[in-house]
Amino acid sequence: MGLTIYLDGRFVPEEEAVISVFDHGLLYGDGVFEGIRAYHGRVFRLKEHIDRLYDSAKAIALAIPISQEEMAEVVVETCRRNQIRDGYIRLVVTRGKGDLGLDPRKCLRPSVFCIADSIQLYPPEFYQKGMRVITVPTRRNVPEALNPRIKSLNYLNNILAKVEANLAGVPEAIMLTQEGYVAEATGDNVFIIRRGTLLTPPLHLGVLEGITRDAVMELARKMGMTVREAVFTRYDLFTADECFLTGTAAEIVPVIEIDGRSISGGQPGQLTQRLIEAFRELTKIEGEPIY
Ligand code: PXG
Repeated sequence: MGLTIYLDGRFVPEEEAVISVFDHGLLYGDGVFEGIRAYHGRVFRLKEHIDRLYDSAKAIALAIPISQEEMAEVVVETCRRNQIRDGYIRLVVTRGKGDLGLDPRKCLRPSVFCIADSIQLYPPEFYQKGMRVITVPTRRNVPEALNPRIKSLNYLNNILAKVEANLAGVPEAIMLTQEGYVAEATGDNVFIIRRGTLLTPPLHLGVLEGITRDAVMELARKMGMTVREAVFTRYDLFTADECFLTGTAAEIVPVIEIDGRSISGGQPGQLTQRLIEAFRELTKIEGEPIY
Protein backbone atom coordinates (compact mmCIF):
# COMPACT_ATOMS: atom_id res chain seq x y z
CA MET A 1 0.00 0.00 0.00
CA GLY A 2 1.43 3.32 -1.06
CA LEU A 3 1.97 5.70 1.83
CA THR A 4 1.93 9.47 1.78
CA ILE A 5 5.16 10.81 3.24
CA TYR A 6 5.96 14.27 4.57
CA LEU A 7 9.28 15.44 3.14
CA ASP A 8 10.65 18.98 3.54
CA GLY A 9 7.37 20.86 3.53
CA ARG A 10 5.47 18.64 1.08
CA PHE A 11 3.32 15.52 1.22
CA VAL A 12 4.41 13.13 -1.54
CA PRO A 13 3.75 9.51 -2.57
CA GLU A 14 6.35 7.18 -1.06
CA GLU A 15 7.99 6.60 -4.48
CA GLU A 16 8.79 10.31 -4.60
CA ALA A 17 10.00 10.50 -1.02
CA VAL A 18 13.72 10.22 -1.75
CA ILE A 19 16.84 11.57 -0.07
CA SER A 20 20.11 12.50 -1.77
CA VAL A 21 23.06 10.10 -1.65
CA PHE A 22 24.98 13.17 -0.43
CA ASP A 23 22.75 13.53 2.65
CA HIS A 24 24.94 13.32 5.74
CA GLY A 25 22.20 11.38 7.51
CA LEU A 26 23.09 8.55 5.11
CA LEU A 27 26.83 9.21 4.72
CA TYR A 28 27.59 9.66 8.44
CA GLY A 29 24.45 8.89 10.49
CA ASP A 30 24.37 12.64 11.14
CA GLY A 31 20.82 13.35 12.22
CA VAL A 32 18.18 12.62 14.86
CA PHE A 33 14.87 10.78 14.98
CA GLU A 34 11.83 9.73 16.97
CA GLY A 35 9.66 6.60 16.92
CA ILE A 36 6.12 7.51 18.01
CA ARG A 37 2.88 5.54 18.42
CA ALA A 38 -0.73 6.38 17.70
CA TYR A 39 -3.45 4.57 19.66
CA HIS A 40 -7.19 4.85 19.10
CA GLY A 41 -6.85 7.94 16.87
CA ARG A 42 -4.48 9.80 19.21
CA VAL A 43 -0.74 10.36 19.12
CA PHE A 44 0.73 9.14 22.42
CA ARG A 45 2.89 11.68 24.29
CA LEU A 46 3.50 13.76 21.16
CA LYS A 47 4.87 16.77 23.01
CA GLU A 48 7.39 14.61 24.89
CA HIS A 49 8.62 13.09 21.60
CA ILE A 50 8.91 16.51 19.93
CA ASP A 51 10.77 17.92 22.96
CA ARG A 52 13.22 15.02 22.87
CA LEU A 53 13.72 15.43 19.11
CA TYR A 54 14.64 19.10 19.53
CA ASP A 55 16.88 18.31 22.51
CA SER A 56 18.70 15.62 20.49
CA ALA A 57 19.10 18.11 17.61
CA LYS A 58 20.40 20.80 19.95
CA ALA A 59 22.95 18.40 21.41
CA ILE A 60 24.41 17.78 17.93
CA ALA A 61 24.16 21.49 16.99
CA LEU A 62 21.51 20.82 14.35
CA ALA A 63 19.03 23.67 13.84
CA ILE A 64 15.67 22.16 12.85
CA PRO A 65 14.20 24.47 10.16
CA ILE A 66 10.61 24.39 11.49
CA SER A 67 9.10 25.20 14.89
CA GLN A 68 8.04 22.60 17.46
CA GLU A 69 4.39 23.51 16.82
CA GLU A 70 4.84 23.00 13.07
CA MET A 71 6.59 19.68 13.73
CA ALA A 72 3.69 18.47 15.89
CA GLU A 73 1.29 19.41 13.09
CA VAL A 74 3.47 17.52 10.58
CA VAL A 75 3.09 14.36 12.67
CA VAL A 76 -0.68 14.69 13.08
CA GLU A 77 -1.25 15.63 9.42
CA THR A 78 0.90 12.69 8.21
CA CYS A 79 -1.32 10.39 10.30
CA ARG A 80 -4.44 11.98 8.81
CA ARG A 81 -3.23 11.62 5.23
CA ASN A 82 -2.57 7.93 5.83
CA GLN A 83 -5.80 7.35 7.77
CA ILE A 84 -3.90 6.15 10.80
CA ARG A 85 -5.78 5.36 14.01
CA ASP A 86 -3.29 2.86 15.41
CA GLY A 87 0.15 3.15 13.95
CA TYR A 88 3.87 3.69 14.18
CA ILE A 89 5.32 7.05 13.20
CA ARG A 90 8.94 7.72 12.28
CA LEU A 91 10.06 11.34 12.42
CA VAL A 92 13.56 12.07 11.10
CA VAL A 93 15.75 15.15 10.76
CA THR A 94 19.00 14.68 8.83
CA ARG A 95 21.88 17.14 8.53
CA GLY A 96 20.93 17.40 4.86
CA LYS A 97 22.81 17.33 1.58
CA GLY A 98 26.50 18.17 1.84
CA ASP A 99 29.73 17.17 0.15
CA LEU A 100 31.84 14.05 0.71
CA GLY A 101 33.68 15.59 3.65
CA LEU A 102 32.12 15.18 7.08
CA ASP A 103 32.04 18.89 7.95
CA PRO A 104 28.37 19.66 8.72
CA ARG A 105 28.88 23.30 7.68
CA LYS A 106 28.74 22.09 4.08
CA CYS A 107 25.14 20.95 4.59
CA LEU A 108 22.95 23.92 3.73
CA ARG A 109 19.57 22.74 4.94
CA PRO A 110 18.49 19.86 7.19
CA SER A 111 15.91 17.46 5.74
CA VAL A 112 12.78 16.65 7.71
CA PHE A 113 10.61 13.65 6.94
CA CYS A 114 7.77 11.79 8.59
CA ILE A 115 6.41 8.30 7.87
CA ALA A 116 3.18 7.04 9.43
CA ASP A 117 2.41 3.37 8.90
CA SER A 118 -0.05 0.88 10.32
CA ILE A 119 1.34 -1.13 13.15
CA GLN A 120 3.49 -4.24 13.01
CA LEU A 121 3.18 -5.54 16.55
CA TYR A 122 5.69 -7.77 18.26
CA PRO A 123 4.49 -11.40 18.26
CA PRO A 124 1.73 -11.82 20.91
CA GLU A 125 3.60 -14.70 22.57
CA PHE A 126 6.30 -12.26 23.77
CA TYR A 127 3.67 -10.62 25.97
CA GLN A 128 1.93 -13.82 27.05
CA LYS A 129 4.98 -16.01 27.61
CA GLY A 130 7.77 -13.46 28.03
CA MET A 131 11.08 -13.10 26.24
CA ARG A 132 14.52 -14.66 26.63
CA VAL A 133 17.40 -12.19 26.50
CA ILE A 134 21.16 -12.17 26.88
CA THR A 135 23.67 -9.57 28.01
CA VAL A 136 26.17 -8.91 25.24
CA PRO A 137 29.90 -8.12 25.11
CA THR A 138 29.29 -4.96 23.05
CA ARG A 139 29.17 -2.11 25.57
CA ARG A 140 26.72 0.78 25.34
CA ASN A 141 28.32 3.94 23.93
CA VAL A 142 30.31 5.91 26.52
CA PRO A 143 28.35 9.14 27.21
CA GLU A 144 31.51 11.22 26.86
CA ALA A 145 31.90 9.93 23.28
CA LEU A 146 28.31 9.75 22.00
CA ASN A 147 25.69 10.27 24.68
CA PRO A 148 22.92 7.64 24.44
CA ARG A 149 20.48 10.36 25.51
CA ILE A 150 20.84 11.70 21.96
CA LYS A 151 18.46 9.75 19.75
CA SER A 152 20.75 10.00 16.75
CA LEU A 153 20.64 8.25 13.39
CA ASN A 154 23.87 6.49 14.36
CA TYR A 155 22.56 3.19 15.72
CA LEU A 156 25.54 0.96 14.91
CA ASN A 157 26.27 0.43 18.61
CA ASN A 158 22.76 -0.95 19.09
CA ILE A 159 22.84 -2.90 15.82
CA LEU A 160 26.08 -4.65 16.86
CA ALA A 161 24.37 -5.72 20.08
CA LYS A 162 21.31 -6.89 18.10
CA VAL A 163 23.60 -8.98 15.85
CA GLU A 164 24.96 -10.68 18.97
CA ALA A 165 21.40 -11.45 20.11
CA ASN A 166 20.56 -12.78 16.64
CA LEU A 167 23.64 -15.03 16.65
CA ALA A 168 22.66 -16.35 20.09
CA GLY A 169 19.11 -17.04 18.86
CA VAL A 170 17.33 -14.66 21.24
CA PRO A 171 15.17 -11.67 20.29
CA GLU A 172 16.87 -8.98 22.37
CA ALA A 173 20.16 -8.00 24.00
CA ILE A 174 20.86 -6.08 27.20
CA MET A 175 23.89 -3.81 26.93
CA LEU A 176 26.17 -2.86 29.82
CA THR A 177 28.15 0.29 30.42
CA GLN A 178 31.94 0.32 30.09
CA GLU A 179 32.10 -0.43 33.86
CA GLY A 180 29.72 -3.37 33.58
CA TYR A 181 26.54 -1.81 34.93
CA VAL A 182 23.23 -2.58 33.23
CA ALA A 183 22.40 0.15 30.69
CA GLU A 184 19.58 -0.68 28.26
CA ALA A 185 18.46 -3.00 25.49
CA THR A 186 19.06 -2.20 21.81
CA GLY A 187 15.82 -0.24 21.45
CA ASP A 188 14.28 -0.50 24.91
CA ASN A 189 14.88 0.53 28.52
CA VAL A 190 15.39 -2.14 31.21
CA PHE A 191 13.48 -2.49 34.49
CA ILE A 192 13.76 -4.98 37.34
CA ILE A 193 11.51 -5.51 40.34
CA ARG A 194 13.08 -6.54 43.62
CA ARG A 195 10.95 -7.01 46.76
CA GLY A 196 8.21 -4.81 45.33
CA THR A 197 10.57 -1.97 44.34
CA LEU A 198 10.86 -0.98 40.68
CA LEU A 199 14.41 -0.20 39.56
CA THR A 200 15.77 1.21 36.29
CA PRO A 201 19.23 2.58 35.47
CA PRO A 202 19.67 6.34 35.95
CA LEU A 203 20.12 8.58 32.91
CA HIS A 204 23.68 9.59 33.81
CA LEU A 205 24.87 6.01 33.12
CA GLY A 206 24.17 6.64 29.46
CA VAL A 207 20.68 5.46 28.56
CA LEU A 208 17.92 7.00 26.49
CA GLU A 209 15.29 8.86 28.51
CA GLY A 210 12.54 6.63 27.18
CA ILE A 211 9.04 8.05 26.92
CA THR A 212 7.64 4.62 27.82
CA ARG A 213 10.15 4.48 30.72
CA ASP A 214 8.71 7.74 32.09
CA ALA A 215 5.12 6.53 31.65
CA VAL A 216 5.88 3.22 33.41
CA MET A 217 7.54 4.98 36.37
CA GLU A 218 4.46 7.22 36.72
CA LEU A 219 2.07 4.25 36.55
CA ALA A 220 4.09 2.26 39.09
CA ARG A 221 4.07 5.17 41.55
CA LYS A 222 0.30 5.49 41.10
CA MET A 223 0.01 1.76 41.87
CA GLY A 224 1.83 2.44 45.14
CA MET A 225 5.16 0.88 44.18
CA THR A 226 8.47 2.37 45.24
CA VAL A 227 10.32 3.48 42.10
CA ARG A 228 14.05 4.17 42.04
CA GLU A 229 16.61 4.99 39.40
CA ALA A 230 19.56 2.86 40.54
CA VAL A 231 22.85 1.49 39.30
CA PHE A 232 22.80 -2.30 39.17
CA THR A 233 24.70 -5.23 37.69
CA ARG A 234 24.11 -8.57 35.92
CA TYR A 235 23.90 -10.14 39.40
CA ASP A 236 20.83 -7.96 40.09
CA LEU A 237 19.30 -9.04 36.78
CA PHE A 238 19.83 -12.73 37.58
CA THR A 239 18.37 -12.42 41.08
CA ALA A 240 15.49 -10.05 40.21
CA ASP A 241 11.94 -11.08 41.10
CA GLU A 242 10.73 -9.70 37.76
CA CYS A 243 12.25 -8.02 34.72
CA PHE A 244 10.80 -6.26 31.68
CA LEU A 245 11.76 -4.00 28.78
CA THR A 246 9.98 -0.80 27.72
CA GLY A 247 9.90 1.07 24.42
CA THR A 248 7.53 2.74 22.02
CA ALA A 249 7.53 -0.24 19.64
CA ALA A 250 7.70 -2.96 22.32
CA GLU A 251 5.53 -1.20 24.96
CA ILE A 252 6.20 -3.44 28.01
CA VAL A 253 7.68 -6.88 27.34
CA PRO A 254 8.22 -9.35 30.21
CA VAL A 255 11.67 -10.96 30.39
CA ILE A 256 11.68 -14.56 31.63
CA GLU A 257 15.28 -15.61 31.09
CA ILE A 258 18.60 -13.73 31.18
CA ASP A 259 21.87 -15.46 30.19
CA GLY A 260 20.25 -18.83 30.91
CA ARG A 261 18.95 -17.84 34.38
CA SER A 262 15.21 -18.14 34.71
CA ILE A 263 13.40 -15.02 36.02
CA SER A 264 10.08 -15.02 37.91
CA GLY A 265 9.74 -18.77 37.48
CA GLY A 266 10.07 -18.58 33.69
CA GLN A 267 6.82 -16.71 33.23
CA PRO A 268 5.80 -13.02 33.17
CA GLY A 269 5.79 -11.53 36.68
CA GLN A 270 2.58 -10.40 38.35
CA LEU A 271 3.54 -6.76 38.82
CA THR A 272 4.80 -6.69 35.22
CA GLN A 273 1.39 -7.93 34.08
CA ARG A 274 -0.36 -5.24 36.14
CA LEU A 275 1.87 -2.59 34.56
CA ILE A 276 1.13 -3.92 31.07
CA GLU A 277 -2.58 -3.63 31.83
CA ALA A 278 -2.21 -0.11 33.27
CA PHE A 279 -0.17 0.99 30.24
CA ARG A 280 -2.85 -0.34 27.85
CA GLU A 281 -5.47 1.65 29.77
CA LEU A 282 -3.30 4.79 29.61
CA THR A 283 -2.98 4.54 25.82
CA LYS A 284 -6.79 4.46 25.60
CA ILE A 285 -7.22 7.84 27.26
CA GLU A 286 -4.08 9.88 26.55
CA GLY A 287 -2.77 11.57 23.43
CA GLU A 288 -3.08 14.31 20.84
CA PRO A 289 -6.27 13.76 18.77
CA ILE A 290 -5.59 13.15 15.06
CA TYR A 291 -9.15 13.75 13.86
N1 PXG B 1 16.57 2.89 24.40
C1 PXG B 1 16.93 3.00 23.11
C2 PXG B 1 18.37 2.87 22.75
C3 PXG B 1 15.95 3.22 22.12
O1 PXG B 1 16.31 3.35 20.85
C4 PXG B 1 14.26 3.20 23.86
C5 PXG B 1 15.28 2.99 24.78
C6 PXG B 1 12.85 3.35 24.35
O2 PXG B 1 12.44 4.72 24.27
P1 PXG B 1 10.93 5.13 24.06
O3 PXG B 1 10.94 6.59 24.09
O4 PXG B 1 10.51 4.57 22.74
O5 PXG B 1 10.16 4.53 25.18
C7 PXG B 1 14.59 3.29 22.49
C8 PXG B 1 13.50 3.47 21.48
C9 PXG B 1 12.39 -0.62 17.44
C10 PXG B 1 13.01 0.73 17.64
O6 PXG B 1 12.20 -1.01 16.29
C11 PXG B 1 13.10 1.33 18.90
C12 PXG B 1 13.72 2.58 19.03
C13 PXG B 1 14.22 3.15 17.93
C14 PXG B 1 14.12 2.56 16.70
C15 PXG B 1 13.50 1.36 16.54
O7 PXG B 1 12.10 -1.29 18.44
N2 PXG B 1 13.93 3.30 20.16
